[in-house]
Amino acid sequence: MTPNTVTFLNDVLAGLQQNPKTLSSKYFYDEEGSKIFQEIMDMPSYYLPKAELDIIHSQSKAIASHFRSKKVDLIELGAGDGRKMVHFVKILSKSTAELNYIPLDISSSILKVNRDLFEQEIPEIHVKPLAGDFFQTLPEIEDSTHTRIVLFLGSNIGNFRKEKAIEFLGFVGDHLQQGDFFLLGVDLKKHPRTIRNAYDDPGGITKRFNLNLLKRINRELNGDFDLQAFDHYATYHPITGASESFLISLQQQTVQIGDHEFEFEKNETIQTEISQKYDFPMLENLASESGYSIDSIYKDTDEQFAWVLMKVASH
Ligand code: AVJ
Repeated sequence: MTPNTVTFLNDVLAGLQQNPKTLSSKYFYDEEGSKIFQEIMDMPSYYLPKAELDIIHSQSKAIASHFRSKKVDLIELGAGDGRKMVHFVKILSKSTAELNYIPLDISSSILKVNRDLFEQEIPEIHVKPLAGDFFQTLPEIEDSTHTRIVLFLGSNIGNFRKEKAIEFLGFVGDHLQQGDFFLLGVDLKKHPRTIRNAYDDPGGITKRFNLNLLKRINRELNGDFDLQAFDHYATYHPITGASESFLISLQQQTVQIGDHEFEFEKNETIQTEISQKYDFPMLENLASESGYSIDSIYKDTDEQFAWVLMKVASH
């Protein structure tokens, strides 16, 4: 077993030994899971990517105006192929004196795609990709006198519960100085049904996405989950802003993972994901609890999504 598989196994065992059972959403994204997530992003009911693109197209100039004539290191956490960011980076590069784009991602193959794209589309900037877990790679970025802007977009912060989100933002803040910025992409509270429909589509794509986690456990950890014997269930709480996803055991059953056994009651749940939605008081609170102050908030036309530009607060 590779070290990554050992970590996966330990996390899965620990999660299923808990009561209530949990599995971490960070394991959704194997090759098949990443493909299904692409399908999700194309669903009409999954409004998030469209709303974020609207922000990119309508607000990039306003955001870039903060950094006029500055030398900037733009560090993107979980950058992926970078396709959605080309427009923003182009606009930013027009107002800055110098721009380094530093995409961080787990996958070195996706970073190759990213680098090729940016070198092709914006040859005047420097692209310096770093592959690996960003808890490891972020501290490796060389100190410079440039202004840092850290990007964490796409509502990825939503997968953290409040304490974890604060811990994560604080960790990044430890690698920033006064005058640096964090640009955070968050999904906003809205009509509860709109959110429910985004996470529980009638075509069953999100169900396949959720069940794929069990399929991955079967393949990589020698499990014997019967995918027919579990259902997908998603719920949204309009006050807490938590959209939560579960797998539901449809019968009493025993599941093997390697030489471990897990008992499931009929209708027992495995919590697999939280996708947190925010309102402005919650964002104020999140920023101040993690050592930032909000400079400005940029929204799409329908006010579904937001990019929160936060400054490092004085220590
Ligand atoms: C990739 C974490 C932003 O929470 O909206 C989509 C993942 N889960 N549908 C989200 C997801 C179910 C997504 N993020």
